[in-house]
Amino acid sequence: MLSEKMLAELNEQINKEMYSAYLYMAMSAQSKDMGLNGFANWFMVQFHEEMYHAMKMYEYVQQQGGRVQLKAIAQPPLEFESVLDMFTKTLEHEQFVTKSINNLMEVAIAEKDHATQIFLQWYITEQVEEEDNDNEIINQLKMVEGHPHGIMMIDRELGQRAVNVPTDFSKGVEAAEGDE
Ligand code: OFO
Repeated sequence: MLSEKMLAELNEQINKEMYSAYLYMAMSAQSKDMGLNGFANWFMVQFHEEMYHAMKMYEYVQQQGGRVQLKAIAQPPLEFESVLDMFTKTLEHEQFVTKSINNLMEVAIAEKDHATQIFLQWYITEQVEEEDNDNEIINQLKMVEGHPHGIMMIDRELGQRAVNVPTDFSKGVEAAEGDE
């Protein structure tokens, strides 16, 4: 069972994960428009990852007998200056999410909610990986300094990224994880 405070914080986090999905979908749309299909693919895969983060939390709240309450999703930026700008904003956003997850963990500790602490460990590990991925791509983008040939090479590499999280939640997240 979740305390009222824990439930409210988890519902906030579901909203942040949904915003993450929306933000990366916006980046995917602009990449596509720029003719960078590999970048568009990378951000669309990221969109699916974020939907999974949101749905995993959604299901956890329900398993704990809590009521999911969905709030409005904020509008992401309409325009990014460049792909480097997209990845810089991606990293900044992920650092914000990391802080938010750390804050959730602190609430779970204060509330003596051991189950939620265990649940949140998965997100803490995930954030380390996300920030690492973004840093790696930012370094590559800085190395090519916007040269079209370099950007095309990175585009080809990012086009290889495949979705490796569940995307069909009609039977629940745990069922979908079992099918992986
Ligand atoms: Fe990008 O990890 Fe969730 O938000």
